[in-house]
Amino acid sequence: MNLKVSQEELDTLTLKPETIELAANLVKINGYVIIENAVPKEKVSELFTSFKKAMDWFIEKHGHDVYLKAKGFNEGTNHLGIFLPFEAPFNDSLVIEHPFAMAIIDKVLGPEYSVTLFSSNTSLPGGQKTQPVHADYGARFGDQCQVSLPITDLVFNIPLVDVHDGNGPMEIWPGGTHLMPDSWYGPNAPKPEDLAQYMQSMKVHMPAGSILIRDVRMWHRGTPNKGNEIRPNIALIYSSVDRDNRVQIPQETYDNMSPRAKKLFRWQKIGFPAIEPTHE
Ligand SMILES: O=C(O)CCC(=O)C(=O)O
Repeated sequence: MNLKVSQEELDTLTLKPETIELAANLVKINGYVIIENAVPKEKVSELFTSFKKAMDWFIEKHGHDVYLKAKGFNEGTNHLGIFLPFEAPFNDSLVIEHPFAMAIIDKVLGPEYSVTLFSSNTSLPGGQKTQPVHADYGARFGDQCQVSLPITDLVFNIPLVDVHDGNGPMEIWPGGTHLMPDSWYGPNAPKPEDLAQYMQSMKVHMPAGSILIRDVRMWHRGTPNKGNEIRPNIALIYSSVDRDNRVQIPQETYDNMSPRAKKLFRWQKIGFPAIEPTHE
């Protein structure tokens, strides 16, 4: 169930200690938490307008090739992952260091984490099939490790439109699929696709401007968008272990960031121009 926090918490952008505790515990036990209305409506609408422009630009420039190569975007799922330029409005502090997210992530990962992905996932209209059920990252130690490892990587999603059954909600298998031995995320593990059909899942419904924080290991899949409008999720990953460092940040942009944001992006490519929207 989604968390609806108090008006005071929304107005001050500060979660009460008991809400932080609850949200962090839900991530630990259930694999995810959703807090509704965490990003103010005006900010969501600004993000959506710019996102739509970026997506239109991408499809105009690269869509034809990507579409044809895969007989429909990504094999007909019409799901597109697009890396975002590190510039306004995408690098807004409510996106990269949302106070709710920071408080919860501090509690789950401890203080020494950083951003390792700055991207987006969109279910485009016209998808013909679901994605395969998957975890976002594989095993850290191949087949070797038979115990469950601590949470090290959390995806942070912001839906830019209301998400419902009609526009391609993410489907998730919460409650345990993030807690398995490390080897279960490796290539020789039982296939999620074979097991998931016999397990409990749910479609993630959430209003635009919610925040979704999830363990990368929790099984999930994108579903087809039956509507006429794109269904984008902004997607960042916060990691307490070394990962990618491909986010390009112009020096001046970096110099003007808050101390916390500087720390979050410290391993990224500082002093490089912001990228064009690029296929993941
Ligand atoms: O945003 C979604 O619906 C999920 C997308 C996803 O899991 C993926 O593209 O790997």
